[in-house]
Amino acid sequence: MLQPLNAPVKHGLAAGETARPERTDWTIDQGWAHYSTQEHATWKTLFERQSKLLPGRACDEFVQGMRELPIGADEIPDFRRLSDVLMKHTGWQVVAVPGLVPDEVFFEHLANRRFPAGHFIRKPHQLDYLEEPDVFHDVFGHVPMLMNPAIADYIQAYGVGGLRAQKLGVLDKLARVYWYTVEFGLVKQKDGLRIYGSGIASSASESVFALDDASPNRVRFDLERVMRTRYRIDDFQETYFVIEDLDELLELARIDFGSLYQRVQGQPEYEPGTVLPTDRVLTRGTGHYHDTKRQGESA
Ligand code: HBI
Ligand code: FE
Repeated sequence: MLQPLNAPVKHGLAAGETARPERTDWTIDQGWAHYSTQEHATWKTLFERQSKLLPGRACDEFVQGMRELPIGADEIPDFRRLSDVLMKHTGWQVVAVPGLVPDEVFFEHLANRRFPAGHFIRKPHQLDYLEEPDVFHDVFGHVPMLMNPAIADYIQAYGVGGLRAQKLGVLDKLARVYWYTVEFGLVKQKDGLRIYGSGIASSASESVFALDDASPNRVRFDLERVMRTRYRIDDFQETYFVIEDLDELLELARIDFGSLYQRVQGQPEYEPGTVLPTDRVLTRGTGHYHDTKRQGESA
């Protein structure tokens, strides 16, 4: 079917769809000097659109991180310059990859504080939707959050946890935790809910939908509940999970996931739009957006 407009970036595609590069860790040179004027112009369009939308929507930590990084409107950032600043703040660096890489390669990088960022940028006709994380999703969406110590530690712990979860055969459970936090998480601030998830922060339409639309549920984050909740990879989320503050993610990094995996195994899983009687609900959504889509598809 036609890919929906404005959908977030798709993750977890068969990495085989990316041409296998010669290095075993799948890194490549960013080739910053080879970006065309058109590619820098696409970056500028995306950057300016988000910069207009995010004030009052992105969390303070995102704004602060962006301010301290060499990321501007006119050019696709140079990963070496990003890494210089990141390394000083939280020990992270940005490495270029051709696109999605195999899970174990991805986790190995995260476990060593290397963030794999797509070196390519979407085409002008893909402004609102693309299959794989490109440089705008990865650098504009993820890198500013890596300047925050809590997120920096959390994503490294996710890398370590991912390698272990893979061996235990429970990667799908852990991937949900990443998805509903790092990619699509919301955080409470004194002046209201704010975006910290990179999949939202890098998407013009979802930056509005996630906070302003009456359709989605907004539910207090609960680790076990999220581990059992499926997610959508090619459209807006039906439920957004909300944390009190980013330090809450650090507590997750300390939990023994082993016993949690055991508890969750065999338990029923929840559809993305489910609201449970045990949920601490901030907004019970109308579900209108996804209901209309489903009707459209079945018509
Ligand atoms: N590769 N480059 C890249 N970026 C991702 O976000 C990514 C990936 N490979 C696997 C993956 N994400 C997810 O499937 C894991 O988080 C589970
Ligand atoms: Fe991402």
